[in-house]
Amino acid sequence: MAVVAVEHRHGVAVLWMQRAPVNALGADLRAELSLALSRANDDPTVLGVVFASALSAFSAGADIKEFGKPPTSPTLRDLIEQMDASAKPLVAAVGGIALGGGFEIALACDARVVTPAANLGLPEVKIGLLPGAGGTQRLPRLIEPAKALAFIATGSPVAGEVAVPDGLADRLADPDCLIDAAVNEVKQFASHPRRKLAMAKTNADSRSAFEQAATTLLKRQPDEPQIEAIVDCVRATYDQTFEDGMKLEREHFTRLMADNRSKSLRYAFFAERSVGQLPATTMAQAETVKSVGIIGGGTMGSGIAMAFASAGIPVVLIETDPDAAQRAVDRIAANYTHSVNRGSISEEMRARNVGMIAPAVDYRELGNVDLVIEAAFEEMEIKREIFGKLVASTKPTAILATNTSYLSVDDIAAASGASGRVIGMHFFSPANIMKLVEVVRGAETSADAVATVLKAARGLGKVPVVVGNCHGFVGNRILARRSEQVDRLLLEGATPEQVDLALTKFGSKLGPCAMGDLAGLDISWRMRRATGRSAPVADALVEAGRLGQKSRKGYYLYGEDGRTPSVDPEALALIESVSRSRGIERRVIPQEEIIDRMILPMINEGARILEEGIADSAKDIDVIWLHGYGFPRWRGGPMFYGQTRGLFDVVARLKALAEATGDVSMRPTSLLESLAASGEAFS
Ligand code: T1G
Repeated sequence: MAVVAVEHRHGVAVLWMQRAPVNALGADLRAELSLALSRANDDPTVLGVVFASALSAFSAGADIKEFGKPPTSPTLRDLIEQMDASAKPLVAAVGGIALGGGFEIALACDARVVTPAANLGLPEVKIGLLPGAGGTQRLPRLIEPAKALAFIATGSPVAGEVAVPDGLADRLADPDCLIDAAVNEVKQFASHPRRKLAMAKTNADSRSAFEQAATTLLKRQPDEPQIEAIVDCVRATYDQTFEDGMKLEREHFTRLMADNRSKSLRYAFFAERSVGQLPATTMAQAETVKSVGIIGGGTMGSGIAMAFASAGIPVVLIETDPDAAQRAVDRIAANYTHSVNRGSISEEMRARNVGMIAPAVDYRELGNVDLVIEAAFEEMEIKREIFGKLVASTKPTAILATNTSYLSVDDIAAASGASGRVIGMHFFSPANIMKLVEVVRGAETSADAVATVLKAARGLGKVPVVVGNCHGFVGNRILARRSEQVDRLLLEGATPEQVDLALTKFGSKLGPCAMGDLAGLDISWRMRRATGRSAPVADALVEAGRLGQKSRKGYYLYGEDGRTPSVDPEALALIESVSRSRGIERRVIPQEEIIDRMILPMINEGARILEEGIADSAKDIDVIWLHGYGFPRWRGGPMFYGQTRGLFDVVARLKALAEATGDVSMRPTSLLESLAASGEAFS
């Protein structure tokens, strides 16, 4: 037995699961648990069985790496049916996370003994599924179905100390006596028959509470097949037998598993864990960042300072003068106060975090920091001037990072005199919240610098993705292609509302016009001016003083609160006048064309980025768009969406659109053409 160790303790067989790293219930673990359970039942000296873990996790559930492959016996269901058939009592001893099938194993036991640090959850909904090993049938028979519905539909775990009063677990034990407590629990059952699943509650109050919860849930999350399936299965615990309910659960599970939505969510789960990985030998060279210096206390600099301070890393925050530096710290302190008021951090934590940030003006204050992050104004000359001073002010091992969102890291590095230490760390606003960091590798950036920055970003709980140096790197470069199409669509006849509706129908929370108004139309306008590019409609709006929410009008008109958008006839008239001035006869553009002209050029640009080696893989691009730009997670990312739709169809549609609109930028790249022709996917 490699992944299960059996210990006999006071006549009870303790099955210690030990399948690194999280006891995912893969074929080997299932087989060994089944064998051990069978042996325990055959052994007359054994009173009962305890399921325990030798790892910090109890079990992370089914091995999602096995999904989509032919099932191997015993399946998780086979194992749980074997548990149901056990003549001897079974108790789960949970000292860590017990998620999905891991919690379903515990639910199939007669009792659950947990430590305060245990974490019980059914997160299948987050990967487009529902519990598929009896969770939808056992939990509603253990606690109120309305509560079980909420628990399964949110997928959020509960800690052991909450699970006991909530009825999900039976007993709380200290970690060092968890197993003995579980062994004693087994002995309680030895003298009377095992607890069989009671029929569901049948009283009217319970049912009406459930139906009310179901109605609210379906209204809040419409058109989500996994939510509908969960409601259907939990409702079955009122009307159907356990066996029939299990059949219904299995049908829903099998259907959802094959659905592209779940495939995309599972892809996203693994993609975000696999990005930013360098060879172990390189990662071994990573230094630990114990203190940082941040140049610039504006929105980005303050957000980055908060990200480090919240992780317990001291920050020297440099501004141009003492008042500006103090104002930046005061703004940060106010942000932390909001967090305290929201209950997300304690007052002590607020005080600790604010105390981590030292305002300064003199670059010599950077003498001991391990990492400097420049977050000054997006002007190349300003950045070059700053990097010209950093080498003299910092220790020779300090890494010098720029937070630029699109300027050349190589040009900035050239001003430093130490290009090997210069790297890009492109955070996304608000930097203390958004997980994505584009780690921009300059031509001369050292491997140690990349490894150290990846380690530091992970330490902040960020999702770092390594990208190459080019205008806009990966995320903003792809965003630029979509923005160009938005402007063309508006010129040719679409309205801001139609464009935004198309993208929200595609699954994004916010359309590009509303997003532009939120961010400020003048920001991208300045960027276009700096790089000699134009966007006729967006330029005209800015030049007419329509900057977005900040000026109460942009693509839309904003009410008193400055945030509620409404269609503005003046904006539509302005857009129509721009079309007329360019001799464009406006037309009604079908929603499907609007969606394709925004999304397919993103896939095309992603393919160009792969051809140029700016991104190492399609999943890097997808993770950037999932975590930096709100691409709908249930589509996996732009590249995975293209793959799911079919690259042959993507290429054909791009060709047709290029032909119909005369826009040569729509022509598919050679990589897309070759993948479509060969039927291969992005590697
Ligand atoms: N299957 C396979 N591998 C898994 C896994 C899983 N369920 N969970 C984690 N891993 C791997 C992960 O890929 C990484 O691998 C390593 O473990 C550490 O993970 C029938 C159908 C458990 C909270 O949804 O939420 O049961 O990169 O980096 O931050 O009803 O992983 O090292 O090679 O995330 O400490 C339901 C998913 C499955 C839990 C740990 N279970 N996992 O977080 O480490 S469906 C889940 C997580 C199911 C049943 C249904 C987290 C974690 P590598 P990590 P972490």
